[in-house]
Amino acid sequence: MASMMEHVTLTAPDISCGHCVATIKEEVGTLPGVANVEADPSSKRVEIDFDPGRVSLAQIEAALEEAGYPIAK
Ligand SMILES: [Cu+2]
Repeated sequence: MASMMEHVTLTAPDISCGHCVATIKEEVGTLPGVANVEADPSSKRVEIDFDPGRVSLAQIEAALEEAGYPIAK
């Protein structure tokens, strides 16, 4: 059964290098319901594919903040 995936683009201004990208992929990518995480140090963008039935955007934002990369609103 296919579940509906949602895609979100967030901006985390503190992403500065590949190490940050690896940390974000590790911290957010291990949340249940998160299918894919990409981050880009030059644009500061984080692209996330997730299943909203299993994880909320608020939980994803909290995980990013906990990892040290708070989202710019
Ligand atoms: Cu870094």
